[in-house]
Amino acid sequence: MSLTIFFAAPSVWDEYRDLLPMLLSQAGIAAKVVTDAADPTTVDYIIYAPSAPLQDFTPFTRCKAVLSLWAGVERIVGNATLTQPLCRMVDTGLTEGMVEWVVGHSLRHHLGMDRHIINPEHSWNPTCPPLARERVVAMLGMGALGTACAQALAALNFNVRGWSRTAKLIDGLSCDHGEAGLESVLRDADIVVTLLPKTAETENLLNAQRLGWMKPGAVILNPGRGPLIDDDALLAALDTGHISHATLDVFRVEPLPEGHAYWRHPRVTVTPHIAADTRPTGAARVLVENIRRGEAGEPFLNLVDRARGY
Ligand code: NDP
Ligand code: OXD
Repeated sequence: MSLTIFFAAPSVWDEYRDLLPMLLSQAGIAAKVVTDAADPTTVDYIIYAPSAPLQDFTPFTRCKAVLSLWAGVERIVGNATLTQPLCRMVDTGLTEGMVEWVVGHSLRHHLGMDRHIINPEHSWNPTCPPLARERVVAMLGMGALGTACAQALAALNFNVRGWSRTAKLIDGLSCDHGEAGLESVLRDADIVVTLLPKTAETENLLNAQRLGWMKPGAVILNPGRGPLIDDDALLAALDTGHISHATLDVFRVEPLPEGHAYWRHPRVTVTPHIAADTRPTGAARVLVENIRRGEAGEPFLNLVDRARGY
């Protein structure tokens, strides 16, 4: 067996160039990993990231699967030339990073850390924050990342309410679905975390009406995707203080343009799409396992449902 694997993500190749061949060989898979597929009809697997210039998958007639280095696949899932199975990235490094970002930023707002970090008047205000058990966190999106974040917050005693497209039973966590579920969760929450994929259904999910359902003074954390939130509606809700703070990691346009209102809004924290990163050591193992499965005729891990869009 000798496979050709086309690594179509030039900007990250350096991190994988030695690792992938080593792990493939350890898995007993004889393979050539190339960054330039001179003859696309010889390619068995494509490893892809949104930075890849590749848009036309038609010439890759032998390709058995496209393996995304990213968890979010909105930039490839609708590509009509892609007829092969598409697998997204689910990896422990990505999940751990997201848990740390979400827990860290939740604790910042829960504990009111800014009051003490930025205190030029040296005011002595001994008001204690409530306990985590007295705070409700809404986790919009209870997939690989949302569930891990919800569990980590619940382990700190936060009162976590999950919301997803389909009904779920996750041990110890309350999970809602549907529009009525969304309204109930948003009305209850002190902190709302959006960990949904960008699809036609989730675009502008947090619009003016739904932001209006939120508790006065609630906080939003968005590490999902920029278009989940109607930016104008959010800015209006921040201006009135109805939403007391938004910590945003993802945006409609990235890098966030210099003149964007989010940069200068006193109630917004911008982080530059760093909530969670695909770490090569873990991610390469996931890629190799999927190649092994493809060769063994076993079902791929983390298959994207093209109709659902995630
Ligand atoms: P998953 O596919 O595992 O989970 C997606 C969740 O969203 C599921 O619970 C799903 O519901 C829910 N969902 C999807 N559509 C809807 C809808 N219309 N209404 C309600 N719920 C919906 O994804 P991950 O958890 O792995 O990742 C989530 C997103 O996080 C990614 O798509 C990406 O955009 C973002 N991300 C951001 C990173 C960053 O650094 N900022 C890093 C990695 C990912 P159900 O369970 O019912 O299917
Ligand atoms: C991803 C991301 O989707 O980094 O993996 O946003």
